[in-house]
Amino acid sequence: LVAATAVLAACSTAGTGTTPVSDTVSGKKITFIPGVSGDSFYITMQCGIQDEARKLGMTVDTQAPQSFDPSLQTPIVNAAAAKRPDAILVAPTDATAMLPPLLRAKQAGSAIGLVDTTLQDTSIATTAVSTDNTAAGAAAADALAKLIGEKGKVLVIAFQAGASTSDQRQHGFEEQIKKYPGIVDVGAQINNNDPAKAASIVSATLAAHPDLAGIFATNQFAAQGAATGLRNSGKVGAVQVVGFDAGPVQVEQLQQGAVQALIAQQPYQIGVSAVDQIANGLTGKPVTKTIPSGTVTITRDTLAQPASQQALYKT
Ligand code: T6T
Repeated sequence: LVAATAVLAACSTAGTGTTPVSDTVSGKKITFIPGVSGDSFYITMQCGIQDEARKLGMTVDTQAPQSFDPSLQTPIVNAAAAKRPDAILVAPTDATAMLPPLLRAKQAGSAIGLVDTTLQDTSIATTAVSTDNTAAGAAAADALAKLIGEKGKVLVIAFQAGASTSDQRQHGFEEQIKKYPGIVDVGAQINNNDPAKAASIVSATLAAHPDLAGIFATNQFAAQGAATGLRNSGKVGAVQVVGFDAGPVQVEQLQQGAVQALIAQQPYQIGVSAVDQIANGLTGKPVTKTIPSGTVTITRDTLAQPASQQALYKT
């Protein structure tokens, strides 16, 4: 059973310098455990982590589960903890289920940094760096409301119940969409991070609600599947889609008109900040416990602007 993939991201931004700027953290070891392998969001974050670690003279070993699943991520955390790296940077795939293995890793001597997703109890973590996902969900609601002229039916595709980012985006969206009296929320459905499931959710929802006006897809795989579902039903462009993330596939979908807006996160910067805070913690310097990072809403009209271009993921 191949539980993990060790990957070195091919980062377009990777620097060549190896001179440590800090002797005190030089040689310290970080293990990075993203939510899933082959995901442009985490690959971009890995670039930020590698670049910043290199500057500080630290090393990074990345171990990624094959799917976004706590039962696959747990053995990876356990194997990493057994090697006692100085720190583990991790995106927990479930806010509850990943707490015991990460607590054990901390007790075994590794500092824990949470990146992207979080835990129900963050007290075990040195730092937690992520998008403000509730605010991002609310921004998605505003973007979708604008696209559908503030009226009609909307669907949420939540990518995974129990993953903090999915839950918070869904919640932020649902609270904000209530502020539009002309909009009816037909409810949220979960695609388990599987684009094919998102496509079938969209087809089934269109069968029940042929007048569906909009979809909020809470991550890149939900958005990919939503676009496929609309294509299969001949509804591309008739149903407006706000997707999350800004990898190459998402940009292509935006350009093709399959998706009308993207909520781009700052994965590279999340990685950089997490390494900085872990380095502070390992050297007894003051640490920022929680760092929220922002988002940029990108439409076809704004895609060429520098702020949008800068927000695209670096894969
Ligand atoms: O949306 C990101 C990430 O923030 C989320 O926690 C999981 O899905 C992504 O990695 C995109 O696929």
